[in-house]
Amino acid sequence: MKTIDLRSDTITLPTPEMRLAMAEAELGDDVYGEDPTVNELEAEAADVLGKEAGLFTASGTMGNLAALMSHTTPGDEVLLDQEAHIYYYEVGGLCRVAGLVPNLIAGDRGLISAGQLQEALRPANIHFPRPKLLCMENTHNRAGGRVLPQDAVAETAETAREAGLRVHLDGARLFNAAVASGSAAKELAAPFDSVMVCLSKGLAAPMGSVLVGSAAFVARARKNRKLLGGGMRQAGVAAAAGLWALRNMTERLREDHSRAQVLAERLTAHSGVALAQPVETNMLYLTVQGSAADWVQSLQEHGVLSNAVGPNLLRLVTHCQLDDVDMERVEAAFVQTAGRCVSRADGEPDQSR
Ligand code: TLP
Repeated sequence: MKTIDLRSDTITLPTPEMRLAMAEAELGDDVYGEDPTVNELEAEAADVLGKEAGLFTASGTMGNLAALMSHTTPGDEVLLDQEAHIYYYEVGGLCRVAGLVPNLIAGDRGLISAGQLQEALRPANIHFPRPKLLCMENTHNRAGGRVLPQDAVAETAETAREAGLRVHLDGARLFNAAVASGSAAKELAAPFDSVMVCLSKGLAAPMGSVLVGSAAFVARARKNRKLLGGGMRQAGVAAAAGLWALRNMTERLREDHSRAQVLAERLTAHSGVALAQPVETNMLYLTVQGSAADWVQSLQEHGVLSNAVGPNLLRLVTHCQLDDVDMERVEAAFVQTAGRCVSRADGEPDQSR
């Protein structure tokens, strides 16, 4: 029986067309700037996002880190939402590698308002690190795959710029935000000096991200990528899949979003499960009755993989390797699991085993 893997859209495998593109890719040494496929991907991603230049990185984490390093000097302050992936899930690279001081802001479901930013920015003083960079995230992972409201994003970015800060976007799932909001990715990227987008999530490329910005910024980021060990030589073999993904996989993200809606309706119709966040794109954050770890284990026994992201919090992510029949099996697994885990949480003996 097929295992239904809802842990992340990162588990997606390259399509046969991507594999073919990889096999046929023209290659060269990218550290010399001589891989034509990497160059094509970088130029095309920059164009799609309305920036001057692009840089292919091994991962989203590397793209974000290279961006942080290229906008700042060690000892500077970076302002970001307290639930930001860059802070929460990137192994502390912002402190450990980039040498930055994080100033965490309790955004409203991932959104830092202009007022909050103003409050967080301290006046110049001999005691304080220099505030240099604001980071935002769209869609916002820990806010449930939320699409940030663009007017508010633009206002906050403008406030940052007036205060002399640069502004970076972790757009790992920016194309999800674009299809969900009906805006072009370029419009969503416009308020930012730099944007990182992932090719290896819903777009299903096997690896890689692209960091875009001004030509001068990308030149600095290219050097920082080298420092991080990200000079990947004949990287066109991976970039070819990313290029195909960028051209062919963005529009179909709608299907993932509608399957997430279907799951939200079906799963919350049963006891023991409630939405922790509204579902806007391809993520579901569910509050479960009982221990999330127990739910993960029981769902797994029914062939469904999920992630516990809090004591009572489950995350499910839809992607291109799921179909409608899978959604029915997920619902059945939840019904079985609720029977077991909810009675256990209520202190009743578990009779389902
Ligand atoms: N997110 C992964 C895990 O790291 C949690 C996931 O399964 O969602 N920014 C955002 C908003 C992300 O969600 C991720 C990956 C990254 C950056 C990092 O990308 P990679 O995994 O390519 O380093």
